[in-house]
Amino acid sequence: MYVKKYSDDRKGVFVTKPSLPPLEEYVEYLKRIWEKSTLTNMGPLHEEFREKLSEFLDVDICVPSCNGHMALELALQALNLKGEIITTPYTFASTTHAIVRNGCTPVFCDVRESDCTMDPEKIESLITDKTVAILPVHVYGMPCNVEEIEKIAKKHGLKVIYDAAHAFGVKIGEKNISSYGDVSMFSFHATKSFNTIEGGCAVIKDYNVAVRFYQLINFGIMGEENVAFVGANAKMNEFEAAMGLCNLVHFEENRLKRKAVYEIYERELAGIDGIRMLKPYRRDVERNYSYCPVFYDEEVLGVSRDTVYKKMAEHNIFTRKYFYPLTSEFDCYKSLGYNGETPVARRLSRQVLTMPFYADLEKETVVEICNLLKEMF
Ligand code: T4K
Repeated sequence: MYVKKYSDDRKGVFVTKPSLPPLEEYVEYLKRIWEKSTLTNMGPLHEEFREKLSEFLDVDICVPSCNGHMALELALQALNLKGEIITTPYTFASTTHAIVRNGCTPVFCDVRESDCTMDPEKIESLITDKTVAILPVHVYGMPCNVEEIEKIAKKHGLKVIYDAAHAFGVKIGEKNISSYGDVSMFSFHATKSFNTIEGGCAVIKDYNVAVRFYQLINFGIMGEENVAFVGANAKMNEFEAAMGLCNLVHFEENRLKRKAVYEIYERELAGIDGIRMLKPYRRDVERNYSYCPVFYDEEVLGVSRDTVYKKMAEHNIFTRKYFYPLTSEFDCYKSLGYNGETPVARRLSRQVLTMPFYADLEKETVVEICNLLKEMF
């Protein structure tokens, strides 16, 4: 059995480290939980967090959830989608699982080399009379080309559901990324640039869909004696909401710290042939710096991505292959024949390493990591 364990004495630099608020700030919220004895089921902190979150995301309806995955899965259920959904295989398991667990069929669209998001030019040829929606991913917090995607969706009468798990706090021009699509799902997992320990939320445009979603995350309960939908339990609890309330205050400060770390990587790795970092599709994107993906081209460097991964690990620097393999290459999907032709996504997934990256990562450590890379090439 594969069981992942975190030992207390693990040493090294890991791909990420959660941002925690000052303990005293969290304790103040804990005191309120103790006073009220409400631990979960949409308690006062949940409601306070929901309001502050809606304000931050600049939306009317936003529902917190126990994690990002359940928000995505239940949002698809709330939309009552049945048929084919055009999506990207260059993502975490969650995106494709949410589609398949709703009884829909994923149709894999290729991505753009420049930012790893769904390539709008390749969408229309995948549309059939069974297509009901497009589900792109703002991967690493890189916004998809929302204008083009939504133009196509409108032309063909399709829903757009964004997996915005990585994109909390991203803006396109003046507009919050949450304002695009019929639904956006954000993840607040410990490893994300904004965390509620575990958690997430769904931003939903249509009021009736939002009401159904709100019921689906609480077993489909409409009232004490009325259960109308086959729902699940995906509520955010008070401890998670408290963490969200604390971390929201520090989000911008952490974003700027992450920006500074990211820029050291950019500066140190600039000019090395065969190494590439991503750029958003528009200049006016305000990034959240949620990951630091670096692409290693073996043909130019003479060293494979997997060799870089191993060499780093020998120095206790633990990078990750987010996102390799493609979800379409997973054992659970290979045999179902969903595997479309996505050559760009395939190549990128064999070149990428997400580097150690978090708000408090020391400048010296980043320089050491980059020096190690330079020695290798
Ligand atoms: N859509 C997309 C595109 C996603 O990337 C994700 C999640 C989702 C949907 C679903 O959202 P959630 O349901 O998770 O809210 C991690 C995360 O569990 C997952 O949230 C994330 N994407 C995915 C990309 O990465 P693992 O299994 O690779 O994480 P893990 O446990 O190996 O942690 C990575 C490193 O972080 C560790 O080496 C050490 C550090 N770490 C981790 C945790 C949990 C800490 O220092 N402290 C911690 O508490 O999946």
